[in-house]
Amino acid sequence: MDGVHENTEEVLGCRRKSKREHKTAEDIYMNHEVIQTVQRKTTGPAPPGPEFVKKSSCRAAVILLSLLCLFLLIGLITVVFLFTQGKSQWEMETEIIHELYDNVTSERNQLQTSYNILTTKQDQLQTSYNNLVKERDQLQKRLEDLTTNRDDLQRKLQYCRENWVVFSNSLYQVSSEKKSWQESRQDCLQKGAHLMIINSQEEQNFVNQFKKNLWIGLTDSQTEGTWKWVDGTRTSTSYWNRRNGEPNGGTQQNCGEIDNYNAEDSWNDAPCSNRQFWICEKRVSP
Ligand SMILES: [Ca+2]
Ligand SMILES: [Ca+2]
Ligand SMILES: [Ca+2]
Repeated sequence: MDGVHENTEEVLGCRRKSKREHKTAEDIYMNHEVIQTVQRKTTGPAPPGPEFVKKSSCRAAVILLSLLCLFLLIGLITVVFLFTQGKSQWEMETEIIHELYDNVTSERNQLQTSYNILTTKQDQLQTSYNNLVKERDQLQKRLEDLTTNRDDLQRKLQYCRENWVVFSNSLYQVSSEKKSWQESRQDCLQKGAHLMIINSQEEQNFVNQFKKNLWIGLTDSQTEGTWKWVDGTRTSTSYWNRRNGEPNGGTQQNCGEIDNYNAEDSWNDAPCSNRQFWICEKRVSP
């Protein structure tokens, strides 16, 4: 078998040589001899035949080998071409993928930058919003204060129009007409006030300045001799005109009035049905 391989290599060498140096008739004959030798060694002595058959067989073998070599070469070229093309395509795809990756990375960075800018703007807007809310609350508070002041001024203006006079922590209104004590009391109640209650020396001096006989919120109609203010409290300090013996009316005089206004002690008890001026008092602060 070693002989066969050697001869086969010789045959292939013959083919390569003939391809490189252009086949010659001598080469063909030499190869034919080699083939015959191979055939003799492998199959024994060739049967005798005409020379024409030998030449044809050799030529067919050479052609067959040449075709095989050609097919192998074409196959090799095809494989190399396909490999080269596949590699180029792979490299191109790789390059495209890298390029896409770079683009995506760049877009991601741009988006990150935009996100950071938007976050900053959002924080600025949030801060502006908070400041605006704070300013709105301050303006709301200021509006409420102004509204309160306006209402106070309007109320004071109304008091001025109705001839209320401010003294200490109260407003006072002296009537322009005369009524009984009970009617006078009712008038004050309708104005959210009451007949004047004298709580201090200053208030006593103040009411005397009007120089008028005025009903005040003093009565002993409930219990004769027990003088009370219209709020139910008893008199702690009194300013009866003791010089004239006031109070001196008994059950006929159960309502108090300012009478002797030129003196500090100006109180007098009088019949409640008497018609005269009166003075209302309204507290404006505790
Ligand atoms: Ca008072
Ligand atoms: Ca009385
Ligand atoms: Ca009297």
